[in-house]
Amino acid sequence: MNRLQITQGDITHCTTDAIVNAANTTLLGGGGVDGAIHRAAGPELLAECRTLNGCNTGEAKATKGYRLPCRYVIHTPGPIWRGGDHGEADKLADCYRNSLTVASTLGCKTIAFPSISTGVYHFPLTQAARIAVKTILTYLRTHNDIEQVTMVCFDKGTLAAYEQALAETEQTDA
Ligand code: AR6
Repeated sequence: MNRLQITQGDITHCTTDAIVNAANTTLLGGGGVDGAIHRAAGPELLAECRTLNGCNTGEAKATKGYRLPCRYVIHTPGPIWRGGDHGEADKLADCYRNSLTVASTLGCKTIAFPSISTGVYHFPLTQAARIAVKTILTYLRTHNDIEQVTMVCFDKGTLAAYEQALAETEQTDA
């Protein structure tokens, strides 16, 4: 079974142990997937986020899931795209790796990711998908505790980009 799955949908409906939030460094909510997660979780999520004192780009901090069907929300601020020569690729890889590390620490076996940084933060989709897939697969190879990672793509274009990135990686690894 492939431990990395690419799907299309709304991450707030995911029944995985943890879902990841494409947050900002304040951790105090925003638009996009962050707004959707806060709306679905209810005000207790913001109250817990206030106690975390923000989070640096590429790092990850966990809260409970409150009214969401998942147990935990792992918040990670992705890099804002500034042309590509400001360490954006490394920071995006950090988001995936550090979120997975937090999930492992919490004993999570299943985790769902949105497409971090490819919305309001304008990270180019094809490149972001390659970084996400590569970083997740590298992590899974050395960590057997995580059974399933799901990339939850909101729209068809995003789905196609992640499916393509996974297909390319499988070809390269063959
Ligand atoms: N489920 C899954 N994916 C979603 C959902 C959803 N319910 N809603 C949107 N997406 P973005 P970023 C997709 O802009 O680029 C916030 O204001 C969306 O279509 O949410 O990392 C934060 O507070 C896109 O493919 O995140 C930050 O300030 C992907 O999620 C800033 O936006 C990411 O888009 C972060 O920007």
